Amino acid sequence: MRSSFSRRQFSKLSGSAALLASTSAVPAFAQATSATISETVRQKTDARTFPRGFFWGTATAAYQIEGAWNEDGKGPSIWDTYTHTPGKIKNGDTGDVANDHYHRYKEDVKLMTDLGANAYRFSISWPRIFPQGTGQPNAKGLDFYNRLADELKAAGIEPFATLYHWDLPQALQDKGGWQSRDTAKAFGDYAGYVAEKLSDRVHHFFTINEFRSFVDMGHHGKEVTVPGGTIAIALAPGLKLAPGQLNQIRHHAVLAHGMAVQAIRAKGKAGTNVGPAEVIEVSVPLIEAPEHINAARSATREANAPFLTVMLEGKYTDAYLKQAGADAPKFTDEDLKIISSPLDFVGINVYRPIAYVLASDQAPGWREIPFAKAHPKMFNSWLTLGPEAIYWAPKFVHSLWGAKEIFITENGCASDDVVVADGNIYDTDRIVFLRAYLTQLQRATADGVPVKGYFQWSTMDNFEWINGYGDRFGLVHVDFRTQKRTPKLSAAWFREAAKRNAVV
Ligand code: GBH
Repeated sequence: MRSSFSRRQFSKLSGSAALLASTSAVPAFAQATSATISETVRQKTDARTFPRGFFWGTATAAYQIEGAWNEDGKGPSIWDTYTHTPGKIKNGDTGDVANDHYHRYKEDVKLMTDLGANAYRFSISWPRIFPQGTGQPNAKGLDFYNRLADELKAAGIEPFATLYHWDLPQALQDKGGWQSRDTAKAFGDYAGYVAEKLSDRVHHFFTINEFRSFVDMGHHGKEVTVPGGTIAIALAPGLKLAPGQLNQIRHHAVLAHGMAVQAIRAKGKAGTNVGPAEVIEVSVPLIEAPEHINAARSATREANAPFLTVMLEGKYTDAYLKQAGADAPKFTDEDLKIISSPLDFVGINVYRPIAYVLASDQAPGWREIPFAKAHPKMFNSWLTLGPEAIYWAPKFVHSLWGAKEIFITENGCASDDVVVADGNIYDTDRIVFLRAYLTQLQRATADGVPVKGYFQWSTMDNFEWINGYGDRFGLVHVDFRTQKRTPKLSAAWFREAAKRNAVV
């Protein structure tokens, strides 16, 4: 059943796509090629394999795919409020229906089976579980994740759950949101409750997705410099706070993470693993020589001072506190202990290098080399192509902080995907991107960096925040008028890589 569905999906791919996808029906002209050629291919892929037991997954987030925004007792989130506010989202798009995954999750798990994935990272909507953020849990909301976890398990796909992917219950926003320390406490309680209910099937929990993105872009917004100009970014709740308030929110976010880690340990079954999923700001050495590598590592540690660095070192760096001055967050030693609660793994989202650096004689010991005007980027102007980022990011997380296990919780790119006349989506740019990044990730594992899994963003096209449905990140194309899912060429590529546990 499973394989016939899969053949049906991929047999539509023609030409080279069919070659990639088919395992049994090798076309006659391909069989006629010499044994030497297939042997060469085998040797190459063997040399590029990942460790045994490596997790090949794709990732999504609740608000971006679920829809059913007000069903089965779910409370509104700040994203419901934000998208329902005119002018905030491109084309007035909302996540009201999104991929209708809430009703189509079975079909979507099947898609993952066809991708050859053995893992899936999804997020849990806090206001589905606690419509008011705290208080009475909503059994129907929890049931959805019970059904999803069961479906994944039955398909042999390991579920990895993110507890916060930006959809704060609106009821908590009304009481101050992340500006209030109570929100951190509420998050801990919610995390403990979910772990208690799901940890018999879900063995890996990510606390918070991309601290930096939702804190800084939700509460201040920013102008981002990209090759060729600047772009303005703002996420829900769309506030514009002062630097001191922003630093306090950053502190509450890492505190919430620490409280969740402790609650999951207290309420989850033995053997439940927990860690963050942060978008690491990684500096890449432009020249791979010891002095430049050390410089890039120091720059990376400093750039992550309010997030990963404090979580893993238990203190804010001197430079961070000095630079913040009177705007530094207010905190206690006890807070720092909670924030740096021991982790089972570190999850990092890696899309691009934040900078290329070289060593410098001047303080702080490195200098950023500006991106060349013609430096290649992907469909999104922010997505500077820099595959080495996914080599150095886990490498530095390992060498700076001794992480025992590392997951790449997101990596991928959007494209201007179109369905052509034969019904296919030929996303060559995505395949080149993924191959380049996975080549560098394989290099890290070959160096002994304990990367245990990789989650491509995203399983299928979905609601891309302020860009609405215009930015397509999926391995599977979605027609949002009909909800029809069609695997792209990159899906065939991913399936082959997952099957061989290697770069292909
Ligand atoms: C992730 O963020 C999110 O976790 C996910 O929900 C999202 O769909 C996916 O990526 C694709 O965007 O400040 O210059 O980086 C990725 C990292 C960080 C990308 C903020 C967009 C804005 C421009 N994001 N970034 S910049």
